[in-house]
Amino acid sequence: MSRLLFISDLHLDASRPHALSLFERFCRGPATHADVLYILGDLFEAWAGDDVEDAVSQRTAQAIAGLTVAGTAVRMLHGNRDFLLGSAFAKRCGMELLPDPTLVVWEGRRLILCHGDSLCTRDVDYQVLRRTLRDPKVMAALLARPRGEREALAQRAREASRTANANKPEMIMDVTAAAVDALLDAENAALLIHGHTHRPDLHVWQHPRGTRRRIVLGAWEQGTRFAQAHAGEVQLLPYP
Ligand SMILES: [Mn+2]
Repeated sequence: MSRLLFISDLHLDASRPHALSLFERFCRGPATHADVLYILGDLFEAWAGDDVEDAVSQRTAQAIAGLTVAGTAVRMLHGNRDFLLGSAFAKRCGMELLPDPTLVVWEGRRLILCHGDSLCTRDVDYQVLRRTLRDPKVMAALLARPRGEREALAQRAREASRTANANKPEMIMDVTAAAVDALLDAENAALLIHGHTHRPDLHVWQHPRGTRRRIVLGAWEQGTRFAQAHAGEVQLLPYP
């Protein structure tokens, strides 16, 4: 019987040492009992390119590599903060990069995994920015810039996002029911797991095609809430 774990929104960086320690503990603890650990984006607070290394990215890579060596596969999809994370860093960790969204068939059930930012369709300005930044040509041009310039850009993007979000009503920064149902319809699935909104919860609703569920993962602060698929059930659990 397989066990899958799902986490997101660790937002690791030098200013949040507690989140990194907690992640290292998680990788030595509960994650070792899983067949697969899925990281659903925003592992890092910012990412300026795989060639920009610091103590945080090194320790994170070590924690993930340790887990994969011990037999847990690690798969990650990008968040809005770390969408430039590339195959070189993934290789260093021994993890696989997945597209957003990704369909997983687990014990006959179809689960959709995504970061969640693409579902916040009321935030029109952000969706325009997202489409621009995820254009492979734009990403290649960004990564071709000198390292120092990329680091400064990442810093500015972080500040701009903070300022923009501070002025947006709460409702705009949540997913919309229409976007969620459209995604589940497209893959004929009844369960969606995502992060991004930092509003951990289990939502259950009735749809003409049957009961649907949406699990929202927690951000990593003093603790977090992660999801586990095991023994026929998908649950949201606290950690520690
Ligand atoms: Mn996010």
